[in-house]
Amino acid sequence: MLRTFQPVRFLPRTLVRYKSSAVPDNAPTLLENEEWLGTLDDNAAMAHDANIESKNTIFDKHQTKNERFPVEIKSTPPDTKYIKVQSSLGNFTSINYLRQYNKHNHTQGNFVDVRIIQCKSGNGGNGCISFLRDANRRVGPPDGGDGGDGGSVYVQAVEGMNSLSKLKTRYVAGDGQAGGARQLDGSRGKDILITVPKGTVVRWCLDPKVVREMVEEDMGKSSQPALKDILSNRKLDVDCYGRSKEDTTPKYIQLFREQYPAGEGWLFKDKTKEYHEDKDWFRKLNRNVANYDRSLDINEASKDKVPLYGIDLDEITEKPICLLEGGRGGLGNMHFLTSVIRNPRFAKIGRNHLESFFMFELKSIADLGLVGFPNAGKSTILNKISNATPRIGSWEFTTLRPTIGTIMRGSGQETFTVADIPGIIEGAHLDRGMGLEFLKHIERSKGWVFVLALDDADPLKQLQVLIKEVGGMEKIKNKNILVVCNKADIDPTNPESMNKFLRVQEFARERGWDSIPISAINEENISVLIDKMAQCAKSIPK
Ligand SMILES: Nc1nc2c(ncn2[C@@H]2O[C@H](COP(=O)(O)OP(=O)(O)OP(=O)(O)O)[C@@H](O)[C@H]2O)c(=O)[nH]1
Ligand SMILES: [Mg+2]
Repeated sequence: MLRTFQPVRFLPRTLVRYKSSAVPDNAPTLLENEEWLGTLDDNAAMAHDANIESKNTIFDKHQTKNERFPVEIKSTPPDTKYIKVQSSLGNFTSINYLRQYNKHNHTQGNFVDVRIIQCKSGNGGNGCISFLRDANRRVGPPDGGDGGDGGSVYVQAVEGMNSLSKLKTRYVAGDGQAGGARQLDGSRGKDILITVPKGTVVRWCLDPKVVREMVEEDMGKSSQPALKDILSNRKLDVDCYGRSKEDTTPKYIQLFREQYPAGEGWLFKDKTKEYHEDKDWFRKLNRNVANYDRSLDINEASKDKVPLYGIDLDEITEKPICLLEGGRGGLGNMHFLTSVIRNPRFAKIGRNHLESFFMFELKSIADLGLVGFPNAGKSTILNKISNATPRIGSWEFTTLRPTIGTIMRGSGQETFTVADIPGIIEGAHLDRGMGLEFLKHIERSKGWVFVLALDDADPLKQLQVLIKEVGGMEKIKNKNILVVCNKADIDPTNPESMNKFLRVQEFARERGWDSIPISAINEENISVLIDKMAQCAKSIPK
């Protein structure tokens, strides 16, 4: 029955002008109230709201496609109320964020690719307790309006943004206003819209303070584990949305409001709570209203959830997506007028807000990603082939943040984008050097270009290490791969230099990859490189 969620449907929302001689006619009548209360039998809890369906559809459309982290299912309904899952702590926080915090350095220049942000929706306004007063009557019928709904927090990906640095650390939506006399409903709380760049993934996460406490606790242990190990060894229990025995796959993390229990949440005027609870007529009314509360609980539980693997805003979002919904306004006393209750000196308080932390991660979307050891010449290559001007240096780890360049080609030929990321060293998967966090920026790229330096003693070894560090062949099997041997200008007459390339070429050929020697600095073979890169950016993965 839809009705249980819409007690206010009896209220035409346009307010009539108040005339002292007339009884306002937009309050529910006694009969309508009784009819509504009558519907609040035990079936009310089965009620369903069409809005829930639409929220699911929006979430499903934006569910993160590649499920990056494993969760272990512990139990499912009906054994437990939710789908209980367990997963590593590291999946609900950001190692980069923690590391940056330790260095008291939240940003790298203006570029910020991960933020942990606290969001809070608004409380619903309280219902009003009021009675019509006019010249003829000292106490007229109840006319207390409903509280306004609390504001919600929305997120939307927009054009023209390229960093998360402008985001605030905390967003708080407005509370709904309390209802007023003369059937005045409170106004809605102010909504919050968080705009983010295209390519942002929004995921539920833990309060960073809590994570830090856990990490510090473990770090104090005698074994002195590394941050990465702590984050993967510590397991976290998470409740996922699930109601029936058909719900076996966790899809959404359940959020919880600190709500009053069904049958509570009353405001009283003139007479106390105890006075009312002593009266049969109030207890009877409250049994019905408690059912209404339960239906609100179910409604909230169905909507208060976020996709487990995150909301993937890889396209401009047409409509804002609701992260946290505001609390619903409480009912004014005009809803409780019945043939038995002539003077309802009570109203409902507003429903509580939601509060949660979210991790906003910006994943650049480039067609190709450059992968190589520090100093291999990745930035030099990007510099030569595109409009981008990444920093180049003869020391390792010159590049600290990803840069994306666009490669313009002759008329009629498609342009493509290339991301230059920090260098990767042996042990990066154990968090050495800059770690592997930056790989997320090329996770969605169609192709990867491995850049090797021919002045290295063993470029083939470099390539093998790189493959291992990024996760092995399994990880790259769906990518187009191109292998570039840079710095071919160094010692070109030395046959060993040629042999190094030939060994790489053979290794690549065995795997069906193309390879090419170049000198980025002298721009030798650069136009062939651009053609091969264009091919790599375009062709469909096998
Ligand atoms: N001889 C020679 N030197 C080059 C070539 N390409 C780049 N270099 C030099 O190699 C050094 C490193 O170049 P970068 O482009 O900064 O290397 P990178 O791979 O981006 O390094 P990280 O950002 O630290 O990962 C610089 O001193 C460049 O001038 C080349 O083709 N030949
Ligand atoms: Mg670089």
